[in-house]
Amino acid sequence: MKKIACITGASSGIGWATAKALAKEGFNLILCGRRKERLEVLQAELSTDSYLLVFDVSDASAVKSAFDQLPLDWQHIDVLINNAGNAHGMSPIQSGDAADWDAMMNSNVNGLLYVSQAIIPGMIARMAGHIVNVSSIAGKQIYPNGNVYCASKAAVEALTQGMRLDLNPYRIKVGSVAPGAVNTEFSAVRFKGDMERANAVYQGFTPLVAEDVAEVIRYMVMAPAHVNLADVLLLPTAQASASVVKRD
Ligand code: 8X3
Repeated sequence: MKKIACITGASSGIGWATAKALAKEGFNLILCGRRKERLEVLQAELSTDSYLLVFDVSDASAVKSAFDQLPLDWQHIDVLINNAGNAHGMSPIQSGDAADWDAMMNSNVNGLLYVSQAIIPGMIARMAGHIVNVSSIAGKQIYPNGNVYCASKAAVEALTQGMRLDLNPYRIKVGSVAPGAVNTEFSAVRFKGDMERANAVYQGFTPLVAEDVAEVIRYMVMAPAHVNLADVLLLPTAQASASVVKRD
């Protein structure tokens, strides 16, 4: 029987590239996202079977009903990639927008919890499973104006450790990958479509691309059963820290 991986935020960027990478390893895939049409495009490009779940991770009841209606054949989830999340705005704390704060905490933290809660009981029952949380360098180093986004990713780092502790008795692997600058839709979303500001983030150096992160996730997932890549920091060579990048 083919293994099943569930990927949140699969409709773009790191999630999309991870779906491609895990399909090449023979995984059948549960592709989760808000944008059905994009998931259908991805589904058509994959060489393995996939099942689409369209929901917003920050909507607890939508997450629950999506996983409740999963057909029996798809309920044996071996691997969960908690990738969904975004940054909204980048302002000093005193001028932050509460709606942006809510959006980040709701998707990056609560969404990860809701999806994990739906999948963990099956892993516990089978005494097997692997959860990879997509964190960020922002979860390890706080940078000016990053405040709430950094806090949300620091929570992902803390939850990764907490999950690893709590799920250790059930032989469930838990790890995280924390990328630095990755050229995806991330900055366009953060800066609400201001492409001049978004493009400037990646100018003058070679940033990571989604496929670089997907390749590391693939490696984490494919590691031998006794090996857990627990805490991976992945940076472009030009980036030394959250706020130090060598630009030409
Ligand atoms: C994305 C990386 O440095 O923009 O999580 O926070 S950063």
